[in-house]
Amino acid sequence: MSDNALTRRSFLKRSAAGAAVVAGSGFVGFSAWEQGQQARAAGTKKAVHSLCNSCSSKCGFTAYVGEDGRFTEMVGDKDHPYCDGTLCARGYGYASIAWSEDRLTDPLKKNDAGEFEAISWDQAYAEIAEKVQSIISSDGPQALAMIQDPRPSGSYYTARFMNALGSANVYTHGVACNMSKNSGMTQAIGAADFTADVANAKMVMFLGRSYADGIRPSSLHALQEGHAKGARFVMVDPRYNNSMHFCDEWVPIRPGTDLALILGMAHVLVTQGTYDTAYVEQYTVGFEDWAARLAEYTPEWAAEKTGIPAETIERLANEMWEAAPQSCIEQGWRAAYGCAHQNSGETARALCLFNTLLGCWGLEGGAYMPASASAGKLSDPKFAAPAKPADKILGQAEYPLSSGGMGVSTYALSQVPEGTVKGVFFYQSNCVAGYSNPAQLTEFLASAELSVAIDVQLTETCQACQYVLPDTCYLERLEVPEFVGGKVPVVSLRDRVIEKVHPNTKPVDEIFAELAEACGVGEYFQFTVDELADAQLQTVGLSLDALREEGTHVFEDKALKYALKTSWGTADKKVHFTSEACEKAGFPASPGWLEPKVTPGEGEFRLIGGKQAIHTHTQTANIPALMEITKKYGLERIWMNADVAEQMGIADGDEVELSSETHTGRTRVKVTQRIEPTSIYLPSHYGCSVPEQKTAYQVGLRQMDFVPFHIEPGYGGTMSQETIVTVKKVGA
Ligand SMILES: Nc1nc2c(c(=O)[nH]1)N[C@H]1C(S)=C(S)[C@@H](COP(=O)(O)OP(=O)(O)OC[C@H]3O[C@@H](n4cnc5c(=O)[nH]c(N)nc54)[C@H](O)[C@@H]3O)O[C@H]1N2
Ligand SMILES: Nc1nc2c(c(=O)[nH]1)N[C@H]1C(S)=C(S)[C@@H](COP(=O)(O)OP(=O)(O)OC[C@H]3O[C@@H](n4cnc5c(=O)[nH]c(N)nc54)[C@H](O)[C@@H]3O)O[C@H]1N2
Ligand code: SF4
Ligand SMILES: [Mo]
Repeated sequence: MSDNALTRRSFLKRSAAGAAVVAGSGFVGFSAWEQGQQARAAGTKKAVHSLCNSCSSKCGFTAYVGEDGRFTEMVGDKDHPYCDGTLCARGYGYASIAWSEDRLTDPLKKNDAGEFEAISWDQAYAEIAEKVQSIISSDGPQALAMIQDPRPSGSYYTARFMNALGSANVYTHGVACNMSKNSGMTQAIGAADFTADVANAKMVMFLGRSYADGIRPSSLHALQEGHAKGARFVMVDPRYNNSMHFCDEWVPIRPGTDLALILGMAHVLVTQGTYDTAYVEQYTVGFEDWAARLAEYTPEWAAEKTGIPAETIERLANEMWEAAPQSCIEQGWRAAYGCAHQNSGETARALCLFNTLLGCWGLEGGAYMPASASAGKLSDPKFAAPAKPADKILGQAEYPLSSGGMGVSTYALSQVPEGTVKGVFFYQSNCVAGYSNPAQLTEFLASAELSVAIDVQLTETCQACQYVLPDTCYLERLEVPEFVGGKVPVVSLRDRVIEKVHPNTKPVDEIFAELAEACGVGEYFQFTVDELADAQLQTVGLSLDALREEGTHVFEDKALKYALKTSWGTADKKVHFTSEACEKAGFPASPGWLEPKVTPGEGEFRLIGGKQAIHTHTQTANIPALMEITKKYGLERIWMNADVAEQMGIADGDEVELSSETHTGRTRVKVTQRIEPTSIYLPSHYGCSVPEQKTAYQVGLRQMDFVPFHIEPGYGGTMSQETIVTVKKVGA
């Protein structure tokens, strides 16, 4: 196997490299770790429970802290549904952010020369509040928008702050992650997601979802378990990704054509009559419409679109049916149809309908809805929520199928030059580098009356804002409890593991409570985060002290029970082969083929992205221990198909120029048979343009620079892979 595959040995080596930085002030070797272990055994170390913040999985862990306030060990919680006892390399490596020399330490304000100057918190609050109030009085609260990455306290405090001001415009990073997928699924099954029971399945097909690259430890464990039990795993991906270690067949596909594959496979099952007719009759509506539409989507037709041979499409459909109901197409997350193409929402809708043909819903080895738990209503009036804003989130009318819970943040930003939006806040979000074309987003923001970024390091988003406020890092603060669904739901806690490293940073709860006070809505924040966490936990029979001891609390009584799922979240509780909302938004009643927005011609490629196991989005590239791994293995290189490279006279390691309609950049190329010929893969964690991030600055290229600003019609996704690139050898 090839050069860059993560073998088990190399992965463990990498994890260890990450783990070593946790000690804080630099690198500690094995002996320090061993001393730490001894101290833990002797009971002189305090166990503090917390949650990782290196990606949205927020895995639970216990840190063992010595009397000097430092810690050398983090152990993943066995009971946490995402972590399953193991943190990934990023989880260890990212802990060093606390001591990063590039941390933000003071509030900053951009001066007339465009440079940041440190100011006091009082000045920052006063000036921001004055602008907030002036925007509200001239244009109303809907002229304010908040973009945040959903983490426990972040979600709570940002939404409460905006609602207190009267604005409904609270956005997540959804447009650049799973907006289209969640929205498409909602149209079919009335739920934004489901979980393939990978550990118990007979067969699972993955459409561009790699558990060994886009890591959530428990998913990777399920893949290993299913593989060991003899399940058949099929990986449909333009790339031979690292999950192939546990998969049986690689089916290379032209990116953006997964919808054609699903339609072709559905055609096979429906024309043969090999599908769960009883389930379809009893628990669905609109099947006849889809069956009629499928007639034209023969395997031969799908082969033309996808590049997958017709016999393979037919065989895969039949294998899925033979394994049913212990089979399904896995739910995916981002790459293929989370937000990538013009047909992403429709792909997600069709995927749910294909699984419906298999009759796998709710069954062991099929596809289930995770069990969940949540905090109850708080009785103490000091926690009473502000009134619900009168308006809907901006962008919902324009993108009617988009999930309102995520919101089309890029549309909101496009409304800044229009004057509809005048003030924008970012909390824990590097929107400018990652949600759409960075140059365009920067230009939108330039005309804002107010722009504020709250982060731990100076980012592209901070650079585009007038004010930057320094948050504490995750190891330095308590947050509201995090309820997590799974086969057994839990509640878990992010607690303070270490003292603040920089005294003038403030935790998110304090920042928003104080900002609210300055803006005249302080009455909604008359409690501490400790009080709030305790009150929420009391509603489920726990307390803050008890959860501090326990770390992750398991709700055994709420555990998932496998049973055929017969009632859905749609208005009539049925699976919908047809959707009125989709029809109203200009799509066919049941999903049919929809071309991607662009298709590469001769000498052109589609630029695809994808995660690497050791980095998260844009936030870990500045972690020295993780970037060291990138450099050692040349992980920032773009991938190009070996046959195509040979024809073009490009050799492995050559420097090339990559160009799209929006951007040109230079990087090195990895020539490999692990990618199909119409794609160029650009790993998505690089190309930082902020000199203050000394480790990350200018390493590799940034995917979103090559993507024009556009939004998926109806669904609101950012269409992160709707771009054509060309490649030229430098000097040729
Ligand atoms: N290491 C790491 N793990 C992470 C994250 C991270 O940043 N780093 N982030 C977390 C988050 S927020 C997310 S959303 C998930 C993302 O998890 P995934 O969605 O699995 O992430 P990707 O690596 O973007 O994509 C997976 C594969 O899809 C392939 N692909 C690209 N385009 C297409 C296509 O059109 N069709 C098909 N069939 N395949 C395609 C890519 O080649 C890639 O191998 O990962 C989570 N875990
Ligand atoms: N270029 C590129 N774009 C992407 C992706 C990618 O891999 N590459 N991935 C896509 C996906 S799947 C997703 S989910 C989104 C993710 O988009 P985001 O959620 O915006 O994720 P990041 O780009 O990692 O940016 C997170 C920001 O939070 C900051 N941060 C970290 N810890 C804290 C903290 O404790 N407090 C505060 N206030 N800030 C903190 C980091 O410094 C960073 O600036 O991006 C999407 N867009
Ligand atoms: S998957 Fe890794 S980075 Fe993400 S929360 Fe878990 S340990 Fe942290
Ligand atoms: Mo994501």
